Parts: sequence; structure tokens; C-alpha cells
Amino acid sequence: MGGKIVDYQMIAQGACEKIEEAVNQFCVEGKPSECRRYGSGHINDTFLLCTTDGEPGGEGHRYILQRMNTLVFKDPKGLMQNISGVTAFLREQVAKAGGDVQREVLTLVKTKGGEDYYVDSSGLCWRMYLFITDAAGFDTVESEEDFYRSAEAFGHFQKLLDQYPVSSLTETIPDFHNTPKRYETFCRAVEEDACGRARDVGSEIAFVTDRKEQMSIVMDKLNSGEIPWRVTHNDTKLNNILLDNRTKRAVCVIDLDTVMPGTAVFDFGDSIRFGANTAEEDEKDLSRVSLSLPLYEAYIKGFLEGCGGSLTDEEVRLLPWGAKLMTLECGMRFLTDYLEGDKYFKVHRPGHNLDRARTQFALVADMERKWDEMNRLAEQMILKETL
Ligand code: ADP
Ligand code: GN1
Ligand code: MG
Repeated sequence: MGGKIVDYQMIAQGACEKIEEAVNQFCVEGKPSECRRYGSGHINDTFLLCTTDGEPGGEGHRYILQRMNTLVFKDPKGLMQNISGVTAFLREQVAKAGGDVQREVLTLVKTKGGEDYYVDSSGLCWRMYLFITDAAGFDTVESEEDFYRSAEAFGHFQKLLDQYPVSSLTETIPDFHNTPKRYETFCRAVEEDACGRARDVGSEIAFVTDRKEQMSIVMDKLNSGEIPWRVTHNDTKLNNILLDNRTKRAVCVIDLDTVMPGTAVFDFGDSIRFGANTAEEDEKDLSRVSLSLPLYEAYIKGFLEGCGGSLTDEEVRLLPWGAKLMTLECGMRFLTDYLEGDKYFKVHRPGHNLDRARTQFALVADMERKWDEMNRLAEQMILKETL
């Protein structure tokens, strides 16, 4: 494969000189013809690789190539063992249910040496998946029905992993959704103020510190055993699920880097944070940010349906807290990253992380206004299930 074939002009800035070396290591079918950046994830570098099969009119093949973010994921070997184990487990379940194993679960493409990932000559880690065809991820909800279906799929994912051997999982990011610990990290970032940015964000900092007492509400319930630890996805935003282009049914849950022990309450909450917001995650006009109660209600119904009755009443009762704490935590993480100099999340403009943080806080404030209704809708589901 040469530079003439791969479209390097489509590859924006940085860290990609090794892309050709990486592509050559994987067992792809056909001849690589194009490779360009793909998707809107904040963590990994994702590329779409196309190959041609040399036949006139032939369609070729497509793959997703990812440079894993090893600043975020410090144990790529453990992470890839998780993904290999979880995808094999899910594949069996999909096959048993008579589903399409090429589309309903991620398929890792092996390296020529038979490995699940490749470490290039400069130490960067690469992996490849089969491209899931005729499906797409969305950054905003287009209809209540689509959101309901994504909820069902994330709930179902949760239910399928009920039987997964927890002890075989590596914790890919320790304390990922430990909200009180995230709060401590935030306070340290404010104190250190590495970039001299804290003085301009006093009201955002106060918004977080005013809610200090709430940070441990879900973690305390987990630690006391009032709600169970489960194998969860932990990054359940809408663009981490692919919907079928034609039927809009959920096809596949992707982005499995953070599958590890956690709580279903937070899987629910993170989906609400992203999908039931009437504005985008980085909207600058905060008057557009609000919680859509119809979307929130649709998601509760879909999620519980997908979980197939596996959640306890206490978990259902905590769903509003899941939504609020995931939004507060995420805002706190964006603000921490802003204060530390934008080292964790990919940013595409100056102040991007601050815009994202402000959006999250505006959403938390709206949840507080709608708190009684959020709780009523959760309680209503418990009543329905006991009838
Ligand atoms: P990140 O951790 O950076 O969010 P993801 O694993 O979510 O990375 O991938 C980024 C995007 O690439 C996804 O939102 C999705 O649009 C697309 N994508 C990832 N894997 C596949 C796949 N196997 N088939 C089709 N699209 C994919
Ligand atoms: C990141 O990888 P991506 O873009 O799906 C982040 C999530 C945040 C999210 C905010 C490993 O998700 O925790 O909620 O951005 N993933 C990681 O959009 O930190
Ligand atoms: Mg993603």
C-alpha cells in the first residue's frame, strides 16, 4: 500500500504517520484504497479504511481502524482482553438468538501475527473492527421512537452481560464513575490551576461545590450493597450505538472500552445526559439546553423493557439521580480538563471543554427544576411492574 492509494489528505493533524504501517499489519481482504478520519468520539483516533477487491464493479470491504488512546487507557493489553472476551460472549448470545453476528456485535480483525491489536514501532496501539454496514450513530435524537430503541438496546446489553464472569474483567479506568473521587480530582485541579483559568470560571466552580453533598448518593448505595454492582457499559451515549439506516432499529452497541463493573443507574443516566438534552453537548447558547421529559420517559420505558425486569426497585428509584449525577460528573470532568489544559478530551476550538461543562451544568439546573416529575416517572414504572 502506498501514499498514492491511501487518502492521507483526508487525515487531519497529528499522530498518524504510522497509519500505513498499522494497516499493513491487519488481515484485511482486498487492497487498501482509502483511509480517513471517521465518527465523533472524544477519545480514540478512528479511521474508516476501504479496500478494493480488484474486480471491475466489485464493492471491496470496509473496516474501522482505531489508534487507542493509551494516555486514557493505560493498560491496552487488559483492555483488549476485555473486548475480546466480551465480544466473544455477546457473539454466542446473538447466535443463539438467531441474530446476525456480523452486525449485532463488534468483530475484531486479527493482526497477521494472530493478535487482537498491534503495537507500532513508536509504541502506539492500533486495533481493527469489521465495519458495521447500513447503520449509523447519531449525535442528536431524531425521534422519540429512535431514543426508545436505543434505550431498549442498552438495557438488553446490560441484561446479556448479567451472566458475564466479572472477575475476568480488567478495570480499564479505575474509579471511572466514582463521582466523589471525580470531585476530589476537580478540587485539586481548581487548587493547582495549572493554566491560570480558574479566576474566569468562578460561577462554574461554585455550581459544582454547591452540590458537594450530592456526589456520593449513588456510590454510597453501591458500597452499602443497597444496589448491586453489575457489568455495565459505562459510556452509553447515543453515538455509541448504531441504528439501522432503513428500519432505525438498534443494531449494535459499540465503544466497549469501558465495559467493567458499575451500576445500571449510571448507564441509564449517561444516556439521559446526552440524548434527552434538547441541545448538543457543546451548545454555546445555553437557552437551548433543557431536559426533554418526553425523551426521559421514553428512555426509562425502553431501558427497563430491555433490562427485562432485571433491575431492582431501588435501582429504578435511583434513575433520576443517575441522570443528574452523570450530568454533573461529566460537567465536572470537562471543567477539570479545561483547568488542566485540555489533555483528556479531544477539543476542536478554544474553550470547547468549558462550553461542554457549561452545557452540562445548565442541564443539571433544568433537571433540578423538573426533579419532582423525573421522580414521579420513575416511581410510576415501579408501580406498573408490581401491578
Ligand atoms: P471513541 O471511544 O473515540 O468514542 P468509538 O469506538 O465510539 O470511539 O468510535 C468512534 C465512532 O466510529 C463511533 O461513534 C461510530 O460512529 C464509528 N464506529 C466505531 N466502530 C464502528 C464499527 N465497527 N462499524 C461502524 N462504525 C463504527
Ligand atoms: C467520552 O469515547 P466517547 O467519546 O464515547 C468519555 C465519556 C464521556 C463522553 C462525553 C473513556 O466518550 O466518559 O461521558 O466522552 N469516554 C471516556 O461525551 O472517558
Ligand atoms: Mg464513542
